[in-house]
Amino acid sequence: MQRKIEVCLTPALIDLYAIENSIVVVIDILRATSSIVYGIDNGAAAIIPVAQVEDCLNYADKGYLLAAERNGEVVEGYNFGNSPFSYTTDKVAGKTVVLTTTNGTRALHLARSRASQVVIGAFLNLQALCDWLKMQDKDVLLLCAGWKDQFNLEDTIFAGAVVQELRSSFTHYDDASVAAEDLYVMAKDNLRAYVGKSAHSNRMLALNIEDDINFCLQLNICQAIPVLVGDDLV
Ligand code: 3SL
Repeated sequence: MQRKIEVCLTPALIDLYAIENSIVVVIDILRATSSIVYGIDNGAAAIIPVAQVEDCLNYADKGYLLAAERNGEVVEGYNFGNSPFSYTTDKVAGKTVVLTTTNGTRALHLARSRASQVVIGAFLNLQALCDWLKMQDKDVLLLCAGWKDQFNLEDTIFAGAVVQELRSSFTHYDDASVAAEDLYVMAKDNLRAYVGKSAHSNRMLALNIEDDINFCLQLNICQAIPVLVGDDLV
């Protein structure tokens, strides 16, 4: 069977891809998709991604946790933001979280109306995700959330890790997949140092949330593959 894997390096390019029959993997390593994977793995009933901060308020009074992040910081008045340490079992098991983030949930919303299926990827669930993708019969688009429509290193490196793992199961690659894989090969032996060169890593250092970076770069500590079903990631 012919299968194609492509990498969309920023959400600004999403309209260039025909994704009606594709699985779209949304990637925002620092930190939205890492936290979503971790939260679902830790038993959250659902995570509802919303595009705007105000959209969270539509879910007030339902007993849901409301999480909002902008520019790396928790939006005032919300339960928490985007740190994986807010998505531990004791905090989210059995609960529904409504989440909006600067780039990750935005990228998801740009893809969801056209994609055949939307799933969530992070280093935390890399192997489980790749094993699952191999078993599907659809093309795959790896959608890097980037930063405010710009390219970023950490999402591209992760996309490259997925490409490398899937290489033997797919017949067609675009040039962005080749570039992402090359970047991953260059970075993989010292992922932390390479990601340390990224703009967002520096933003996070300035916010004193370096522990979140180390957490999000852990490999394969989660089995969950969050899938968008209706409005919910489950
Ligand atoms: O942009 C996003 O979606 C966030 O992951 C950014 S941050 O890591 O929370 O700053």
